[in-house]
Amino acid sequence: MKRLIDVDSEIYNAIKKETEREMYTLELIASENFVSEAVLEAQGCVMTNKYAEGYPGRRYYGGCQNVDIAESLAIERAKKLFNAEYVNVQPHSGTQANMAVYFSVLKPGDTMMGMNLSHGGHLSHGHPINFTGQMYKIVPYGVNKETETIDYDEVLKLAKEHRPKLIVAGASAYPRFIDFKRFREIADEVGAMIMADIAHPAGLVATGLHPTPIPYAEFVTTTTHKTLRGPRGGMVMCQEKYAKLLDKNLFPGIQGGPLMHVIAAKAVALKEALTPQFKEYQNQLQKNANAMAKRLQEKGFRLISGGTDNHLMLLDLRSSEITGKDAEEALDKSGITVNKNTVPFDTRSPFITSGIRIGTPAVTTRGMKEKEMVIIADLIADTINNIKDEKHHEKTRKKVKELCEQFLIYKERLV
Ligand code: DSN
Repeated sequence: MKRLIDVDSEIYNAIKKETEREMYTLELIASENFVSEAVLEAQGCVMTNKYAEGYPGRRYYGGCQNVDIAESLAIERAKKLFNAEYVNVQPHSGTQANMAVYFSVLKPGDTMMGMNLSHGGHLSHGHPINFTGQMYKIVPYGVNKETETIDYDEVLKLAKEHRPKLIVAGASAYPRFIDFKRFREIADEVGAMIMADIAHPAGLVATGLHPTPIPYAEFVTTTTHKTLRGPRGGMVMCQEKYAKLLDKNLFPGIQGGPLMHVIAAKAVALKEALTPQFKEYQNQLQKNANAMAKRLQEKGFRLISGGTDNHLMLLDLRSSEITGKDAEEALDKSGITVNKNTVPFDTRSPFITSGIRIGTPAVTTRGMKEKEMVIIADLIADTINNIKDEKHHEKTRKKVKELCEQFLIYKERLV
């Protein structure tokens, strides 16, 4: 068989460059991570060739005996890891996992509540430009202006006023624990169902380092590629009584053939997540987030809600003229990758923003610990304090490369 380098040198070179970028820059996007070589290998396997519409043991195609093994293992491992009654591992993404749940329990025009995107929520939790905002009546909730943490009293008040059928508990830029028990109590007061979206803290939830929504939520969705450190994709867990409804709404409801190579890679990642090393990793990434948050505060930066409980923090730049966009661009030049992010009650647009989101999953995967978090926080602070100084960014980029060289990833494989 011909190798990629011989077939398509443009893609080969783009992948090579991406490998080098990942290797020699600091990846601090809170939703990204580096998968293991075993996960990469499974995801690049021949199962990409197989059609397997349906579920293990009941497919619409012949020849599914091997992909059935992969999917059954993924399901079994996910159930064990999260203590879930039922799991569907076929969603292509987090949004499709969410969509499958919405289609299972809501009809167009029904009311649902979700966290405001600008307070840390997610597009697929009811944003007006997302299908959720167009299909359902959305009642957004947010954080308290003083504490910058979810205002559960407001959630209850809104729920009583609007009687939603579904309440979404979850976020994509929220640095604190989510109180799923409290969400259950609120939902019970108004007869609503709960969908917990744990895409961000999934790895912490799996290892007991973040409260689990499993006993409280009818449905729990996640992506598999953030703190969980698996391939890009989604997953839904639910109570057994909703299993059939969920399966049918995922396939044939909103998806066709599952991506069996990705499901095989999910199975591998879930096996890794069941090891004691994975718990150590989660523990370290949480400690790293804490160490970085503390150092940034020592350097005079303000963090939304005053710190972090999980793997991410939100730097609030509102006291300066610097925007999130400026900071993201300067940090990018310095070899530090973050994303600009609105902060609660932001007056700037999502393209400009007044904050940046910083996460520790990827740098922790490289083996970095608290000592390196302090170094990185100092590099971030210096870059922002010298935002217009291109020479400074160049020098920082060299320092970043030197640091990265001590914590290499993908040693065996450049493409
Ligand atoms: N889940 C989002 C993030 O946190 O980056 C992207 O949709």
